[in-house]
Amino acid sequence: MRLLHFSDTHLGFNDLEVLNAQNINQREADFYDAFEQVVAQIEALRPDFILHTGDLFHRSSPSNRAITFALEQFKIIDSLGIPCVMIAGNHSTPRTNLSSPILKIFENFKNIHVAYSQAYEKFAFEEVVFHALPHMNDETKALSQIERCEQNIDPTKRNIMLLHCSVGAHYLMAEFGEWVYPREKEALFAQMDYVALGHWHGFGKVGKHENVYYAGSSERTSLNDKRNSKGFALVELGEALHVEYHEIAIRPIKTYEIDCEDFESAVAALHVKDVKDALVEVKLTNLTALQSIDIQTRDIKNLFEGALHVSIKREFKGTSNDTGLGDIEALSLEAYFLEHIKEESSDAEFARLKDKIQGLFSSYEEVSDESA
Ligand SMILES: [Mn+2]
Repeated sequence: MRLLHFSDTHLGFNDLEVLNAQNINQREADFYDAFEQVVAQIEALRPDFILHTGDLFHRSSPSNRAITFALEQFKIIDSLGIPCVMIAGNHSTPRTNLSSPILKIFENFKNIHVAYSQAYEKFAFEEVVFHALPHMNDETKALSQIERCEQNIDPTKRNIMLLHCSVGAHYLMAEFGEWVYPREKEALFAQMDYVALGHWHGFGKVGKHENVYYAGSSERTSLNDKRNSKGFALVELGEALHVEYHEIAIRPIKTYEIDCEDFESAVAALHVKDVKDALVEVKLTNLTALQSIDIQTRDIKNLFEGALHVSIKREFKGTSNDTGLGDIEALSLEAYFLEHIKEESSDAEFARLKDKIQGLFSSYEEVSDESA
């Protein structure tokens, strides 16, 4: 049995003030392009099942364009006759019950099975049962829904779980209302043939569990996400579980640093390569206030001709903001917490607390981060 697992496609996300030839925000178009690449792979690979683990749309009330695009793409998927199971993530779940969940638009598709009602749902097929746990705003309710999942395990079939959450505190995205899967219920994973996760935007296995995988997002929803590889998982369920990562082509992000201690030679030493259509991020370090006035944004941008967008970060001498809290998506929770303590305390106090913090984190989580 082969499953294609993808996730976090965030249709309708847009960023940067760049329009393409069709007058569509270029980054929004990039997300549509990534999605189309996955659909082309579905057509080529013909898996037995398709899984989407949440955040199909970036917002719970997406734009007309995003909805239209999704309907067109799922019409293609539906026509293949391959069952597709999809759950709602935090981005596509309404915060109040006054609005209707967007994933309801797929209710009348023959082969698309959606779980969006903040409750456990089971989709049973001849050889396999899919246990869908969509995003839930209420954590106490979530626990009872996990228990329903436990009761519905069918030992005569394959069992596959779909979730949109952080397993442990390691996969938090620093977003409002995200759901942390309760630690005491992680034992349930061992009873599953595969656990398909959404929420974290990098592909990877969840450290201590051999059968639990994040598919990752299909594009980056923030320039702080420096991963240059996005894709989906192709899951083979035979005698053993075999998970293969398939990459799609996305717009690259390139980072450069110009040390303004010696600006001229730092610029001369820059190796600007393959920046055509790329997202470029340049960090100017060791700046003095006077220099910062002298160095024009336009002159820096001109160094990266052909790039889609150049963002410039200015860091002044004597301030150590090089791993600022803005970089949260690139940091682990441990690093984030350490950074916070460092900012709040004296050097001596920080040195004392650092060991304690690291000790606490290592006893709490022993994950290997394959998704970085
Ligand atoms: Mn997401």
